[in-house]
Amino acid sequence: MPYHTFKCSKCIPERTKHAVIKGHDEDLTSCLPLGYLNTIPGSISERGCAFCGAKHVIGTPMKDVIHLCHGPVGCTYDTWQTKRYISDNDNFQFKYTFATDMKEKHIVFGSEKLLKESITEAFKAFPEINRMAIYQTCASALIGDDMDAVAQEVMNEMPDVDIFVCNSPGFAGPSQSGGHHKINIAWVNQKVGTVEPKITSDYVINYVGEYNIQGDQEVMTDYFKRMGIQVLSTFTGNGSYDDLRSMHKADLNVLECARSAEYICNELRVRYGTPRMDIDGFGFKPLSESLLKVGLFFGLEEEAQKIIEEETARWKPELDWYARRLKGVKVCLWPGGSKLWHWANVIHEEMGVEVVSLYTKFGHQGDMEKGIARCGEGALAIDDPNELEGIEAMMELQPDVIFTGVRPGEVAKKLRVQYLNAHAYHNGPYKGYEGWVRFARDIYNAVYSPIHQLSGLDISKDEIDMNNGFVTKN
Ligand code: CFM
Repeated sequence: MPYHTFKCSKCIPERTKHAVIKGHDEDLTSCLPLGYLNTIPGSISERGCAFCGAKHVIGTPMKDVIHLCHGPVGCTYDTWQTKRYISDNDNFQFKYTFATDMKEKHIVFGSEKLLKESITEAFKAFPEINRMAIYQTCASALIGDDMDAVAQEVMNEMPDVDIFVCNSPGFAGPSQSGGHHKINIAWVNQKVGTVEPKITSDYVINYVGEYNIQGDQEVMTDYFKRMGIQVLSTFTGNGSYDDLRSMHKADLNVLECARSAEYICNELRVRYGTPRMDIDGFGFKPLSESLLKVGLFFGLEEEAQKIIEEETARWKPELDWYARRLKGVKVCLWPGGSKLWHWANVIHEEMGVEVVSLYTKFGHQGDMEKGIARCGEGALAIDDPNELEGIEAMMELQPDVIFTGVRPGEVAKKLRVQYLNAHAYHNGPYKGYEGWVRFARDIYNAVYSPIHQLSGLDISKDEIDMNNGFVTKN
């Protein structure tokens, strides 16, 4: 599998080993792109920081919690809202964002006092919420504020409240992935085992690595509940703080995004002996196999089979309608992490699209290995891409649509390539049987919508026939 050198990155020779083209019969171990390394100077990476990975990806989907950022105000804004991790408590965690708003004087004289004042002020402003997560940033980490001590002091003074401290400053890892790791471990260390839950079923799971993007969690937990399973907690989408304190009492950890949350599953296995089962809620076949797998674990195969049959009968005809129209559509699969391998194979098999390129911003080599194993020959795989490489790839590969985030998506639009939001979705949820049909519908709309053709018009030169919307070139 030859490494691929981008023309635009010739001046950064270290980039050479970060992209490959999948060849025929490849031995995947011989030539994988490097992964999870520090970004190379000169390459303007699209990655997030470890603070963002901890707070925005994993912390803030928790719903009944004041999420307070201890740092300058910008860190808060830039990790707020854009991901659509909705919840069923009127989206409290989504509507508000909190910051201590550190200034220069706090950097000079310290800001523990400011932190304590902010914590008590926030609790007073929202008396119905008595759980809080406080997040360290680069600024508060560098000056060495002892956030654990401040949190403990407040908890001693206010016995009704509980505070989780997340020490994951932006520099604590090469990317957001470092922050995933930090917050996973911090949660087990500080909170798991501090609440004893009410057990209502013989089959009890934690649903882990699931962030309820546009309702993914609600779709999936509905299946589990229909099987008779108690979902003790979800780490962390639509998840409740106190439920997550009782994770030690589950019989099984059902893990969706292994990239961001395998750490806590592995720790729970070591500390409490709870087994880990990796599943996949995207795509009819992977989802059906996953439900069956969970069913087999508990002896609930029949219950699982019933759901699979009902849902497939209901949604498969619609999926097939889109699949017939999406056959051969060329896509770049450019998410942040695990969707690279969650989607690579199944979008081809179930929707007929061709994956011409895949990338991951912060995935580890194992993620790339799985992604490459699941995509077709000739696909261009890129680790930690930069914007110019993305543009070069789009010019060369001429995809019909790319699945990526808002910022690379805006770049794609300028090249008149359609983009679908792989992170926050366009019209999700995308998990579950119905969700998969929604994804297919979004791809179909992206590919067949005339909007890009229209947006490319120069109205000073082109004539638009207002009656039928067609364009006549002068
Ligand atoms: Fe897991 Fe995620 Fe992802 Fe991820 Fe993310 Fe995300 Fe993503 Mo954006 S936890 S690795 S850090 S599935 S925020 S919900 S969509 S890059 S592929």
